[in-house]
Amino acid sequence: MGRLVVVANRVADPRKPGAGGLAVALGEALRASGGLWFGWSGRTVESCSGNRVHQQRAGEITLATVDLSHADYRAYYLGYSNSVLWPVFHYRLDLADFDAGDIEGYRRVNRLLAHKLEPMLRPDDVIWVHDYHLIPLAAELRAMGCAQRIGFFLHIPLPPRTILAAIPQHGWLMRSLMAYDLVGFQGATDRDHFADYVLREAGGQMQGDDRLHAWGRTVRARAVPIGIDVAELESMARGEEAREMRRAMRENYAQRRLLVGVDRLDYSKGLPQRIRAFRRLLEQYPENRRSATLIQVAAPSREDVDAYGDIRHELETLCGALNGDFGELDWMPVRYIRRTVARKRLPGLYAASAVGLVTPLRDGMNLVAKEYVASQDPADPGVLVLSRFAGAAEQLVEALLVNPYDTAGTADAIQQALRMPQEERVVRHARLMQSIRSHDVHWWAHEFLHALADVDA
Ligand code: GDG
Repeated sequence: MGRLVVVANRVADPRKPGAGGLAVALGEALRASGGLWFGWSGRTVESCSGNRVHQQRAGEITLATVDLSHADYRAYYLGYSNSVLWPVFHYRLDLADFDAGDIEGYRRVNRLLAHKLEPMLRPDDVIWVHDYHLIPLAAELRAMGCAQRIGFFLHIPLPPRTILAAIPQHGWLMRSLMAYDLVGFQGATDRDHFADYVLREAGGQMQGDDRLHAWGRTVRARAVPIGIDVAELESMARGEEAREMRRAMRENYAQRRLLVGVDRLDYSKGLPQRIRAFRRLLEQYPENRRSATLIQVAAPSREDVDAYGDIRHELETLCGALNGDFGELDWMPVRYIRRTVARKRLPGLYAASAVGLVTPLRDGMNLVAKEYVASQDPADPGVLVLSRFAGAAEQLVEALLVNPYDTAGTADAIQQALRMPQEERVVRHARLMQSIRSHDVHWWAHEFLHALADVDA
């Protein structure tokens, strides 16, 4: 296989501490071929005449980035990517702002990135494009004559065609995906939605197991669920910061049962519904009062998009009311922390918690679910309560699966988790770990690249 070129909205140096499992796995694949990682620098400038490509070496890898103008950032990132594609792909037509979504800006930035990337490409490169910001990138590269193998991985869900069809440019968008050789999804549900769109909306055909033909092109569509770096997590869990965190939490909450949630502050994560379910737990099962304590970490995210301000406000109101109505001088039901917690401390927080609450309304995968399980002591593990609408639910069937819209049902599942006998916790945890270990982030990168290498065969 030739050199690997990764294209993503953001570029990370895989050697930096806290780069995260995804960067580490991609870094590993890139290193093996002396690869190139290309994308936006994360910087905006007044105007970017020339849009120079900044290049930097990170060991054997080259990191190449471009800055965006303020106007491009607004139209491409805040507008079309995060005010149209993100809500619609998470089934939230009510939150989509089709007027703010500037399709022209989205196209312009994808074209710009393609034009900057093309001169750096070699004929035998293999190109792997990531996520919803860059759907039309391959079509732009093909228009410039690029014949390399190009794969695309969608990190977020793909909704049913009837929802997709609300996007005024849905035909163009889906047709753009046909310019790839391989399109990877988080789960079978997303892949099936894509196939259904191609067959029924575009009048295409299925050829064999995973080949879809439409608009004169054939693409392979596969479910390749992303995983975590289990080895990295285990080593973080053994580290000083995590052990200290776990010790401090156990000490401070010695008389309590801890529940934990760790999410970006995003409306897809079902945070208000989670607080309502926790409130219902305290109403319905009063033995948990003065005991059950929910630590909810909500890392700030996309604060320039209006819908994110609204969710923050709603969450603060709900947490305040819950603490006001149920709190005692020596016990607060919920600790809401709108801040990022250092990555190295997270395994300690997970390990100190009897229950992990991962209840998104819709999620491509959700890596927190896997991180929570992998941080537990196998001899006395906590219980994962997981939304059936997270991609992770296709794999993590031994978790307690819930419908996050069902407040009473979720409260019942939390109660079941809090009361689950050790024997059952150990068995469920072992089965979950088996699945998380065998489908870790290295498996994911290898599986995708192997399928992409196979395309010509
Ligand atoms: C997208 C898809 C898909 C969270 N809070 C803190 C923190 N985190 C870390 C977690 C985890 C990561 O961020 C979040 O990953 P998720 O998978 O939960 O969600 P998204 O950010 O929405 O990611 C998702 C993913 O892409 C990968 O394909 O699974 O479905 O939406 O690793 O630990 N990290 C630190 N402090 C925090 O406060 N350090």
